[in-house]
Amino acid sequence: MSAFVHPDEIRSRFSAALSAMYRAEVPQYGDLLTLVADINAQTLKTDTANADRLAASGELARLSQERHGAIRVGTADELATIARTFAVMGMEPVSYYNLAPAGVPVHSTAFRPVDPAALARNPFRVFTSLLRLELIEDEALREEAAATLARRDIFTPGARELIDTAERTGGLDEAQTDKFVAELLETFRWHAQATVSAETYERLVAAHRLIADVVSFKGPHINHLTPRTLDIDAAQAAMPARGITPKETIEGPPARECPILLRQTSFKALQEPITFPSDAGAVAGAHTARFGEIEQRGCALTPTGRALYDEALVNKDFSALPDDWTAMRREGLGWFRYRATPQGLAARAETDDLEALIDLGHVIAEPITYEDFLPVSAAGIFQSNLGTEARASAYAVDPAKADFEKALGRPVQDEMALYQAAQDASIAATLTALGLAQP
Ligand code: OOG
Ligand code: NI
Repeated sequence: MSAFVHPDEIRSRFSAALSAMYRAEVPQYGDLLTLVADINAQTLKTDTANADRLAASGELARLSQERHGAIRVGTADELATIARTFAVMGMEPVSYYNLAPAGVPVHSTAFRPVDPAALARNPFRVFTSLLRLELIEDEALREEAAATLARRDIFTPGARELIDTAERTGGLDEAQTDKFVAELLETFRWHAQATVSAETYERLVAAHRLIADVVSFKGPHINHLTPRTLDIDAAQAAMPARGITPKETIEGPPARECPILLRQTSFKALQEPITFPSDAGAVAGAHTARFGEIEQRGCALTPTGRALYDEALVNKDFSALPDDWTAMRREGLGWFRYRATPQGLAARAETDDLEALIDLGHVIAEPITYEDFLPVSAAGIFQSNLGTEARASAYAVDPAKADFEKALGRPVQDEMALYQAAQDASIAATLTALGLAQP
């Protein structure tokens, strides 16, 4: 029996291979990587407190590898098979995002590792959207789109075989892993040849640009791959000098001393040459789908903190969210990871009260990084890259979560439950280390 490659390792290899492929496909992505690496190096040099904190929480090691990508699939079967594929790499669907209220006819989840140790090794995430064909009003067009999607298989036979193998035997060995990564790249690759006529493409674009993006090609090309910066304001400011034109505003919370959730900015989607099939030979055209994005991640918020954030976003007033870790922790607004200090381990504390232990210097609480996405930001990113017309009319509000989970073939995980579990486990381990709880 040959040894299985650990799912974390398969994920790391796939993430690296995808990054190399995308860099070759979209040279501007390489420019973004260089920019982010420069800004991060600079930030770590000047903000040593932050550097120490990142090192202590194990995030420094993952930083240069950290990416999220996005794909949009067309059918329930594609989504269910993607879920099985990501499971081979230790990634599970977390959270349900309904983009319909923002005028984007998809609903989504994010596949990512959920275990803190796996996140520390490589937190590779893929925001995955399922097209909601039922939101196309034109019945003939809806049927044509469905028929087009039914004719394609976004997975190679080799990929399908290895997904089966991994499920049947419990994993993949070295040779199987190499083949799996190579075969799976084909699903994420760009195809410059549309599978529909120019005329059908135009009708799909008229229904919604994103519908055309999903339906018109052989596969769900990765549409961006996002590195993580430690200072998005500095990165945004440095973009023009490097020939990159960012969108005007940074999505998400404002700049803070204590970063929360997720801040993102992007450059506009590229106009890329494509060809359409026709009886008279290939016809030239252009498609906009792929763009560049960078992000800064901060502390994950509790439901109370998140409610305050959502309110603040609407009112454009963030004063209710204290810009101070201690206040955020004491008010239960953010999730934190606790650990005993060397001083705490050497001493014998008289109390098991965490705040008292922090005051004594026996315990440290570090913010837990937000590993998920913000639907409002996501809608903003979608919108800014659909090109011209901002869509005023939103689709009817319909959570449709049950439909999504049926297509997915499993329920999505609750992000809040995952953060709660990470915080609780760190508290239990801290108290045990200090001799204040039964192991
Ligand atoms: C995905 C947009 C969502 C993010 O960072 O919020 C996203 C898409 O355009 O397909 O990636
Ligand atoms: Ni993104």
